[in-house]
Amino acid sequence: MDDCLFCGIVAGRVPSEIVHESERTVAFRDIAPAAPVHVLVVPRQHVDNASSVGPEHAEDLAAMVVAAREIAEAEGIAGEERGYRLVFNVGRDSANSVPHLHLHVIGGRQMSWPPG
Ligand code: DGP
Repeated sequence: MDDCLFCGIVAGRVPSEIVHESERTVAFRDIAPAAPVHVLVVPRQHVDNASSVGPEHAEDLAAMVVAAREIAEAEGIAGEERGYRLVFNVGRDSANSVPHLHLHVIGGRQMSWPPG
């Protein structure tokens, strides 16, 4: 999609700090990090958000979670003594702002639950 910000990053039209790529995904550092590690994993194929996901997106979703684990390992936050949070925001109450499916990989500091 020509007017989609994250499609622009996937296509290389919009600059970003890419940290991981796979056949189905691209991952880059969040422009407004909420923690020392804050990476967004997106499918190369445009999907609006997690509420638009169907069975046809199963391989993209699996690839996104695998990418998240590989990023956590590379960033040194994998393993039971560290850990990380994976977040999909959907809709206004969640503060979802970019309409291209993205998985937040957040870590590198102690977090509380429930989130604010
Ligand atoms: P969400 O609230 O789930 O829609 O999160 C969107 C995230 O995208 C937010 O944490 C900030 C990030 N973001 C917005 N614009 C850009 C951008 O141009 N580049 C990068 N790297 N991140 C962006």
